[in-house]
Parts: sequence; C-alpha cells; structure tokens
Amino acid sequence: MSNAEPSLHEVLANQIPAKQAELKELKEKYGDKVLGNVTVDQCIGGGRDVKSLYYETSLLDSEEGIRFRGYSIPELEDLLPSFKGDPKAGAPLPEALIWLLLTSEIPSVAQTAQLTEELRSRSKLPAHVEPMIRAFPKGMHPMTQLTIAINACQTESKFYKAYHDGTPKTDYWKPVLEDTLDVIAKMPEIAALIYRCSFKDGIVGKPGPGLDYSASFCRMLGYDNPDFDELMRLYLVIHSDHEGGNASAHTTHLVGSTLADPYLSISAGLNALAGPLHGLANQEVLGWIQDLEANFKKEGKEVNRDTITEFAWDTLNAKKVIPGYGHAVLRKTDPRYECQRQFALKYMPDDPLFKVVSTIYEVMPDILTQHGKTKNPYPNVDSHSGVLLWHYGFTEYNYYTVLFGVSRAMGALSQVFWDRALGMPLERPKSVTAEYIKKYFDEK
Ligand code: HAX
Repeated sequence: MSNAEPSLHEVLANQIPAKQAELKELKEKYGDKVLGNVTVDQCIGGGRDVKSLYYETSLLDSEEGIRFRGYSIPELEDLLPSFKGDPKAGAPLPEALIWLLLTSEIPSVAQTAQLTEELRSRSKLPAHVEPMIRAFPKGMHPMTQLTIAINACQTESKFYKAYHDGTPKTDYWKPVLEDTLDVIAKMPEIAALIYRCSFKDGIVGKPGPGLDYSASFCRMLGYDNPDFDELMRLYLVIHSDHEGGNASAHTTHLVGSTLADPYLSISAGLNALAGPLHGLANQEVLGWIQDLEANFKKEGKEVNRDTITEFAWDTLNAKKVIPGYGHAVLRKTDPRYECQRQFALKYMPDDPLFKVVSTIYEVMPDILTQHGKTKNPYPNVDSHSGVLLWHYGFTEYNYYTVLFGVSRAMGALSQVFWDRALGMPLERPKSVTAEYIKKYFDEK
C-alpha cells in the first residue's frame, strides 16, 4: 500500500476522539428528550420498534431495507472494490465491507488488499482447536460446533489479557480491534474444518497465494469455481449486519457490554443465529422445499403454483411457520432477497430449484396475506440463499447457517469495537411483572 494511505489502525485511532465527542454532544443535547413511547404490547411482544439500542454500523428501514454505514446494497455493489479492483468488475469484497463497517469510509483498492493480507496473517487457529473439532461426535449440528470452536479460540484473546493486566478503559479499543480482526480471520478456518469433517473427507483445502478472503474460504471448503467465489463474496457481504436489534447482533452487543471479550461475545451471538426464527431459517427453507418435492413426487405430481399452495396451507394449518417469509422489521421484499435473485437470474436462470423458489415467491405473499397473521408476507434473506449454494453442489443444508455466522461476525464485532471505543455501558434494561403492569395502570 502506498505510504500516503493510512492503515486501518491509523484511520480508527484518528476517528475515535471525534466519535466520542459526537456521543457526548448527543447526550448533552438530547439526553433528556423522549425517543418514542413503550406500550404494554411492546413490553410483552419482544420490544418491537422500541428505540433502546445505540448501534452505528447499519440501520434498517422497514420499507427500504438495510443500509450499511448509510449505503444500500446496490450502492455497495457500485462502490466497494471487487476481486479485480474495479467495483464494476464483480461482487464487492467482504474485506472492503469490514473496512467500511469499522471506519464509515469506502476503502481504496490498496487498503482492501492490505486488509486481505492482514486477515490472512491472523488466520491460524490455536493448536488445541483442530483436534477438538475433529473429535466432535458425528451429527453434532455445525452451528454448535462453530460456537464451541470460537469459544475454544478465546485462549488467544488479547482483550481478556489486557483487561486482567489492568489496561485503562480508554485503551480497550486497541485489544478489542486485535480480537475483532483475529476472530474474523479465523472464522473461515474453523468453518471449513467443520464442513470437511462433518460432510467430506476431513481434508481442508489449501488456498493458493493472491486469493481474497472469500475465494480462500471456498478453496478450504473444497470449491474451485470463479462463479462460486463471486457468490461467496456477495453472500458474506449481505449477511454481515442488519442493525442492532436482531437476535445475533443484539446478543453479541449485550454480552460484549459485560466486557466479555469478542470471542465470547460473538459466540453467544451465533447461538442466537442458530435459532429457526433467525439464521437457521436458511436451513429450514431448503428442508421445506425438499419436503414439498418429496410429498408430491410420491403422488406423481410436479411442483407448481397449485402444489406449493396446497403444501403451504398444510404447513400453516399445522401451526408451523413458512420459513424464509416474514420479518420483525421489514414490510417489503428484503433487498438481500432481491440481490440474490439478480445473481440467480445472471448465473443460473434455468436452475430447477431457482424456478421453485421463484414460483414460491409468486404465490406465498398472497397465501400469507390470506392467512392474515404475519405483518410482512414477503420473503427475507433466508428464502433465497440456499438455492444458490445448492446450484454449485453445496447441498449440505444443515451447514448453511455457519456461512451466515462467518458473515455476521463482521458486522456484530465491528460494532463491539465501537462499543468499547465509545465506552458504552453495561446493557441492563428494566423488566416488569404482570403485577407491576396492573398496579402501574390501576393506581393511575
Ligand atoms: N409463516 C407463518 N406465520 C408467520 C410467519 C410465517 N412466515 N411470519 C409471521 N407469522 C406469524 C407469527 O408466528 C405470529 O403468529 P402468532 O400471533 O400466532 O404468534 C404472527 O404471524 C405475527 O408475527 P409478525 O409480527 O408478523 O412477525 P414477528 O415479528 O413476530 O416474527 C419472524 C418475525 C421472522 C420470526 C416471523 O416472520 C417468522 O417466524 N418467519 C419465518 C422464519 C424466518 O424466516 N425467519 C428468518 C427471519 C429473518 C432473519 O432473521 N434471518 O436471519
């Protein structure tokens, strides 16, 4: 990188005082102002739309979808460096997104390449982790393996050590940045090992020199196809962050607020991602489609609008959810669904499973609207991701959430970095009992 361009550490060190001042001003100017009211429905109903989290890296609009540091997905596709450098020449690189999430700045090609190298240099796992993953019982869910393995890497935490060595609060950001980059760097190594041991021959591929983060990950997983590399880049970018209130980001932020280090924080967050109403939905979508196909195959029927409709109603009447549809915040088709659909139209327009997913999209919003419960009858990110992976022969669908996890670490940990740089406090909202609510209103 040219000497004129500042490194990631330099950019962040320069930004911290101004960000701290901004937060101080925010508190002084608006600290006693009311930001929305909490109804009893919100208190009981999972805190929907209660504005009680400060989260910088991304913001979700119910109609427009996600913006990462102010940029929409199409804008990122236009601005972030690709594998070939020029943003127009391919999918945005996750390394470039990490830079953006941390610094709010679009990195140059040289800065992105520097981060690729930095992550490569931090990727080695502690010696005890690989034998541990190899010894996991066959059939242990890949997400369980992932979170155990990240916790096991915590022996390397620089923040844990710095804290116990008495580092002052004003310097926490330094070891937290080290841990953030270390965890993000190690995630593909862990994830590839889990994949190869759970589903293949246990041999992890060796990425050649000059490859970016995503292509290296693909080689470790055992995939060597430039189109699949592009998919991985896009996948890792769009799954990284979805503001602060989703269960994985919120859990990471909450655990981090106790000053647990980034390894413990993200591992906790990824346990939340492993729930079927959250990230595990990408696995559930493929399971649902497999069940749909199997159900009608035995009757000699094909999958079409009619059979999908019948199967959807069977699912709903059995009091189960349609995976990949609905959202706690979004009220439109998820732009992350839309950009994956564009990828499919470009790379696999005739793929049979893509056609099934497209037909589901044609009928499902009407079915869910008729069902009358969900506030958002449109598809979310998880509705489309599996079919893209499947196309390239990546059919082990109970692994899919691990890929989501590799990506989510980028967003959730970038925020943990800023939480410590800004000295954010322990999170501790107030809970109330039924008795408390009744008394509160009856006495009024
Ligand atoms: N199928 C059937 N019913 C659904 C539904 C769906 N896809 N989505 C919502 N509903 C139901 C809810 O279960 C709820 O029913 P009850 O009143 O009986 O409890 C009712 O509609 C109202 O729910 P809502 O307010 O629209 O949605 P919530 O904020 O409560 O929940 C969920 C949001 C994402 C959990 C929900 O839409 C869902 O379960 N979807 C299917 C699972 C899924 O795709 N999850 C991934 C979401 C995206 C994500 O986090 N990815 O990681």
